[in-house]
Amino acid sequence: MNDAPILLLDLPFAAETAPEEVKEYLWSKYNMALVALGTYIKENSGYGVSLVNMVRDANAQASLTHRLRHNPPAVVGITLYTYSLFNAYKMITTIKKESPGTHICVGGPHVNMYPMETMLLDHIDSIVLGDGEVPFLQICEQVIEKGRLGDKQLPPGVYTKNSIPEDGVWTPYVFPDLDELPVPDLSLLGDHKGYRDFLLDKTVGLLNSSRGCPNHCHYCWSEKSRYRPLSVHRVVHMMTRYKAMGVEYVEFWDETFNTSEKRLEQFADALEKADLGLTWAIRGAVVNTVPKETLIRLKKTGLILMQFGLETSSPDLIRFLNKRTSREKIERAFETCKQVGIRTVANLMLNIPGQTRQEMFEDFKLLMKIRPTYVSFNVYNWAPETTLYKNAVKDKTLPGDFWREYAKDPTVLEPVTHPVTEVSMEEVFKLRSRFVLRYYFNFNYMINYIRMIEASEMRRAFRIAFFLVRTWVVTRLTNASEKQGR
Ligand code: B12
Ligand code: SF4
Repeated sequence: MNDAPILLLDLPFAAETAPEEVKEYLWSKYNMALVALGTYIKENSGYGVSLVNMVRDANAQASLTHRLRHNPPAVVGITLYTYSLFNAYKMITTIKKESPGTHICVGGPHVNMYPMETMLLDHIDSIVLGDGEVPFLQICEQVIEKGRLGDKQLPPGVYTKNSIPEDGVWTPYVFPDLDELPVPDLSLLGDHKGYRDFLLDKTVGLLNSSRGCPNHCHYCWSEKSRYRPLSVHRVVHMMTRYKAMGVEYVEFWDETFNTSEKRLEQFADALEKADLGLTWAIRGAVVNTVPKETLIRLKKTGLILMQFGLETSSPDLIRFLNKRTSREKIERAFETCKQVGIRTVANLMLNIPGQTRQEMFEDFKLLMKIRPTYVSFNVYNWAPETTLYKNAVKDKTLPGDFWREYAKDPTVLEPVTHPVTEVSMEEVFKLRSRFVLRYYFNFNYMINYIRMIEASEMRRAFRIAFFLVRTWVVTRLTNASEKQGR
């Protein structure tokens, strides 16, 4: 850990006991928000900045404690997510205890959802709402140059305990033109070539071609965001710079990448011209905009995979979730990808409020028909500050606003809560494992998969298959011994 006065901390969010395949997946990612902040500071000031990825670095905890005791940073910046707040707050408490003079600033989704609750927490010196690059640099300037952040000269989007708005209006900072932000500087990650995709085995670079989302799904916090795209030329310029940094595989983590056919076409034009020879993937796609001709062109530029949030194919539940999809659109999108030769990920949800057992099985039947390359099943929980959660609190389906209470006191574990449906939670989790195993462990799937992948992917594919089988065996044995013990 170097001695820069500004330290950005990417905190662990998966339990150490998470399955091996999940860890391998997470180790190939990094926090794009912190890279964006660090890059902006490097480009616009002379301050030293370091980023520590505590998700990957096993020794980070020990060296952090040493650093805090012997050479504390002036400012620490941390992103807060609601689902990992317990651990994050524990770390913040430790930092303040070891180094009371260090200014702790937080930003990110949780802070934007619960600004008041976050600001009132002990040990947090400032919060930033909205785009963090400009406000965070200004905080660092004041703390480093003047020794403290002056409550009377707060940068835009910044709040402290002494500046809580009396009218309850919290105003986020919006960076005027996203094209003007610098290209993410991957050297902040140290040996960034060590970030390799867990299946493709290529050096990964993560990018966003936009911020916000134009869609309005009621189970998602982004429903209320404003969609702000970068220009297609800027995006291709960033990919070009990534390639020069040694990136082999670019993953786009937009909330929705394929917002319009026109934008996809413009992207194809610009990428064909740039002729980068990169492999790339879209991690946030909707089934509504999958034009075949454009996809054929994008595939030639290296597009290998598209990930779709399907959630369900039941018309009633689609309406309930406020998704603009249908079974027909889902089938058409997957058929197009299959014809063009683009791999697909289908994300499904289990135990959506009101979902029946039959609807769960019908969704699985649809999967067996559309045959995505990869599937993932999330178990629905009442997610903070979403329309569905707020409605459930209001109509008393839920006993209270437990996420807000938790935001006020994150010293107990996250109150993740599942809806009550006709299927018990025990059965839901069993169904999830059963669906995953039935999907992957069948002869046709395996043969097709082996035929599709390149030789270089074989070793990793077998490794992940081994982890899946091991998890399955352990689960079966544990269940069997529990039954015997009863
Ligand atoms: C990429 C991504 C991931 C990646 C990488 C996550 C990571 N640590 O970077 C992966 C796939 C690993 C992932 C995993 C998960 N994710 Co995710 N993910 C995203 C996504 C799509 C983009 C985030 C991003 O990097 N954007 C680009 C950067 C540049 O923008 P930004 O994050 O907004 O950051 C700016 C500002 O917020 C601010 N800022 C951010 N941090 C900080 C820190 C400081 C100090 C300051 C000053 C400012 C600041 O400045 C930044 C630059 O302008 C968001 C969607 C979203 N709306 O944020 C969901 C999102 C963050 N994920 C979410 C969730 C729920 C998850 C999971 C729990 C999913 C799951 N079921 O497992 C896990 C666990 C996440 C965790 N850490 O707890 C939720 C979080 C909701 C919440 N209440 O916290 C989001 C908001 C999606 C949603 N709409 O609901 N995710
Ligand atoms: S679920 Fe996806 S498409 Fe829907 S609002 Fe959220 S980010 Fe947008």
